[in-house]
Amino acid sequence: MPEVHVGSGKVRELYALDDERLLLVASDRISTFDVVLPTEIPDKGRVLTGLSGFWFARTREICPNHLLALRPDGRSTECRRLEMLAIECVVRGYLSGSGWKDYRATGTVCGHELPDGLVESARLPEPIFTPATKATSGHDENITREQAAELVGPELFAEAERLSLALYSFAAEYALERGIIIADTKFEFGVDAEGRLTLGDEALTPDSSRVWPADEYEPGGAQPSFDKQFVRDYCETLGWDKTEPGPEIPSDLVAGTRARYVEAFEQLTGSPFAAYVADPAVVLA
Ligand code: Q0Z
Repeated sequence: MPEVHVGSGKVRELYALDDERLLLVASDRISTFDVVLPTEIPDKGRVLTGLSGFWFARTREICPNHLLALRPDGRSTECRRLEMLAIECVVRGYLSGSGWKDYRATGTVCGHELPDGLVESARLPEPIFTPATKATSGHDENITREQAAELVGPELFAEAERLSLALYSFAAEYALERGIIIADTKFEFGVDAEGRLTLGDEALTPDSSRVWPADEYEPGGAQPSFDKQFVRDYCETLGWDKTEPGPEIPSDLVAGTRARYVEAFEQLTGSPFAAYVADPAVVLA
């Protein structure tokens, strides 16, 4: 049963298992300012795979997903092969990143008119669906709901929006009760062999979401990233121009960053990370 490599992301690899199944493998690589660093964070791939599996298991009743199994290595997900939609399904509960930039310039984000006077990182009156294109190189670009509906068709668009908002609301409330703000997140949907809209890719991980510690939340400026802040702050001290190659990260910051990932995993899943390493299925129960 040879595994054929079919794709590479910045920090993940994708293999074909057979005509119906793919294997998603999360490495320990970390990117910051869009550059993959030469230093790995031990167990990062396992933490993200475990979190994604946890959310797939918890949200099955909201939305079908591609998860078939977690491999014993803890970093590999066997999944159903889908026909992926050509849009990124972003939901924002807080005003940050490109959402903040667009709001400051136009008072709107992806066609959503927002109240005047919002500050950076403000919690929105209600979460908004802000689709983006999948850029093959460079950055994803925000598009209007009308443009997104043209790309995937009005029925799939409406269903993807409804499911994205339902998934985000569930996860954001769950996480906030455990001290973690999911400011925004990106979902990727596909259509399965039976024609059902299905959640794919990774879901609600720190790599696909903006995650902030709730006890440090202070609207009116940028918020510290739950996972990557040590690495970002260190990079900012170097005068690095944020082009390839990125800098090596000192071992104390590697250890601190690993501890943050493990902390997020344990806070959200309620399982000791060691229990996940012993048997990844603990997050699915
Ligand atoms: C996900 C990606 C990665 C590179 C394709 N269930 C699915 N069915 C069909 N396609 C995909 C999935 Cl998850 C799919 N990507 C993103 C992931 C490496 C690209 F690990 N591309």
